[in-house]
Amino acid sequence: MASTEIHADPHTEPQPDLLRREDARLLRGQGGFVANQPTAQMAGLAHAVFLRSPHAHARILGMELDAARAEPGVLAVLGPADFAGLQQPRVNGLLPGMKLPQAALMPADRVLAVGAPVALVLAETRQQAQAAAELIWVDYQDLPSVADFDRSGADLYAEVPGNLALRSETRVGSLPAGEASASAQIELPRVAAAPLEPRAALMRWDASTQTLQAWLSTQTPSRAREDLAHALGIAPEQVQVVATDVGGAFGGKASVFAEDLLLAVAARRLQRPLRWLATRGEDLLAGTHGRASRLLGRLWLDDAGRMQALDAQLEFALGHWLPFSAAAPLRNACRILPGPYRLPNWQVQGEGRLSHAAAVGIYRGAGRPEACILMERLVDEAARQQGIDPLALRLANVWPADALPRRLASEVWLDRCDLPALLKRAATLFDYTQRRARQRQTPDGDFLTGIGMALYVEPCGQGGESARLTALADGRYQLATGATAQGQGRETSYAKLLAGALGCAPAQIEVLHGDTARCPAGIGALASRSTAIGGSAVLKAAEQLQQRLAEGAALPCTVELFHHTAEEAWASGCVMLELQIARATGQPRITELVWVDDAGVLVSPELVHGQLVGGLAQGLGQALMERIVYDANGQLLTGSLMDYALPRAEDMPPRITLESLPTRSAANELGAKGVGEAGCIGLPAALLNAAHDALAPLGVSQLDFPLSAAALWRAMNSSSSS
Ligand code: SMO
Repeated sequence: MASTEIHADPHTEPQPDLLRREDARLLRGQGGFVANQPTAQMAGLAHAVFLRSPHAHARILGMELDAARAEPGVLAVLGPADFAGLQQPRVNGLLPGMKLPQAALMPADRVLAVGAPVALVLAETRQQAQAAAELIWVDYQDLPSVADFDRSGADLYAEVPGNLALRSETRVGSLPAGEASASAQIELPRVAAAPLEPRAALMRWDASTQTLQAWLSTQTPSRAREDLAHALGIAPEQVQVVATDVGGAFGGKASVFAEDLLLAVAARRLQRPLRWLATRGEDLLAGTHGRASRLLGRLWLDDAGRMQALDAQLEFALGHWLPFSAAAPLRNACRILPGPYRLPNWQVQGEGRLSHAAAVGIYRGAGRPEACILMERLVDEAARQQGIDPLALRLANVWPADALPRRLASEVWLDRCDLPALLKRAATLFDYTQRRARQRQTPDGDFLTGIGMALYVEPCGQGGESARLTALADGRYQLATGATAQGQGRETSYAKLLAGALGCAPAQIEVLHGDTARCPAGIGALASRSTAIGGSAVLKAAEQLQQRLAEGAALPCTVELFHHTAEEAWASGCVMLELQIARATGQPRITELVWVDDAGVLVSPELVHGQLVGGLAQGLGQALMERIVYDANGQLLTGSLMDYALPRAEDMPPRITLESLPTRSAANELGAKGVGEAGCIGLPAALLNAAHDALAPLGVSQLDFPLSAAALWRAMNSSSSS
């Protein structure tokens, strides 16, 4: 197998003496994933299987459940009538004027996407439930479906005219009348989060106490608890949600899904514990997808190469229902633009439309990649058009370090960072000047070589998080946090942070998370927030506890707080890479990759390193190979990992030079910024720029993601000059 050499500076070099405390259980197969929960003590465990719609859009004329009910082992077959009145959970109102569909959890009269649940079968075994589901007869009348970005299709919901659910508009100054220096049109296909553990739930209703226990594979246990309670018509205190180990999430588990709520209702009705484990195919079919955006932009420079104006139009496909954070990608992309650059005029319009497909939710980056990819493409294209070096053009137009932090004319607050330093350091490590000269001097042979760079700023770590800290009688401490984990190593980093603040060894600190019965209500693990915000809450709790102890409080003494920050931390970074594209096959190969990242104050450099490299692999997958495909009838063509390409170790570049250039965030007490999403932001933008740089001499002016060998080959062989 190919291996990747990673050159990291001492800031991010993994330190073998600082092992992750989570790893002992994870490496021994003792992780607390939903599918790993011991069920031997759960008498009468039932297994759940959903029957799903085979049509993208159809009327349900009739349904026959009795044959399935008569099958061996079947405990219950529940259809739309059993879930009447239940609605999709609430949506975060991030944008003004959002048009929210009133969507039933299991509609009785129609289906709006392939994969939408139409019945739930509960049986003694999963196999029995599956076999019985196949005997359910549904009479469908097929109807025309609305594809992503289709503006002419019929409305999915009467309350969302034109299917236009989300809108955003920003205007600063005015746009010039003259022709733009550069324009770009980019499509980001739907992608799948593809976590190691697909969605899963284990639920137990206790009739004597009227309480629900739910093990859920979720990033947001506290919100899940509220949504489950709402669906059951009970108080949140009657629900416990447990999610201690979550096998990856990447945004795909930040929402409560129809299935979760249907299962809770079924558990109470059946009076037996039940378990549902989604298959990989179900995750691809009926989980949330990411990206699904079309970006249009124009950039104007003056004669001196100063950026004058940006015009951007961003379209997002939304699918057939809105998950909690449905508006986050559009909102993020719109408010980030124009990114790291100072210019006097910009106009950004965003629109999100429903379609007969799986919902689109947040996915590692959530709108940040869109903003970065569009802006960085425009900058490179403008540089090419005007004959300016792209590095020089960036250096001439970024905010200088002493101008930050500041509030921009759009009201967006930009955190402290040193953008010129990021560019210059990356250029040094990449040997930019020499490499450019070599590229120009080398005649094209079997390979076309391109150099691409991307600079990004990414808002993260906003809002608040909870912490409860107890000084135990035996001299140890117990931290319970509302932040959760999906593999990042939260227990390790909080223990380390707290040990530093309290002046004890990390081993003296127990960290509890991901259990609403043992932890204070909080937000969870998303939006690159848990160290910046959750960590700041932890530090504040440590201060308060020490003060209480200094004032003579007795052991065990507890402090509990919910800590808010006014502003948002912004991470930043610069990626430079060299790409070789094989003339004969279009096969792309990264031959050099430099990434300088500013994640603010680093609590656990070794975990930061892991997040950066992991994010880079995910960003590489999206940029080069991943794409969810629907056909013209709304049928999913990429329903398995045989059809949906994920990156493997051998797809990683041979060498990565990773360096941290931290500046302290001005937004939170800890000075930390986010790190989890950065790898999906700069890398795809730099790859797109490098591919354009390589193929521009052939007359290629339009490339789309994923930049697969086939796509690059087609571009090379259909352009005018080849
Ligand atoms: S896309 Mo993230 O889990 O906010």
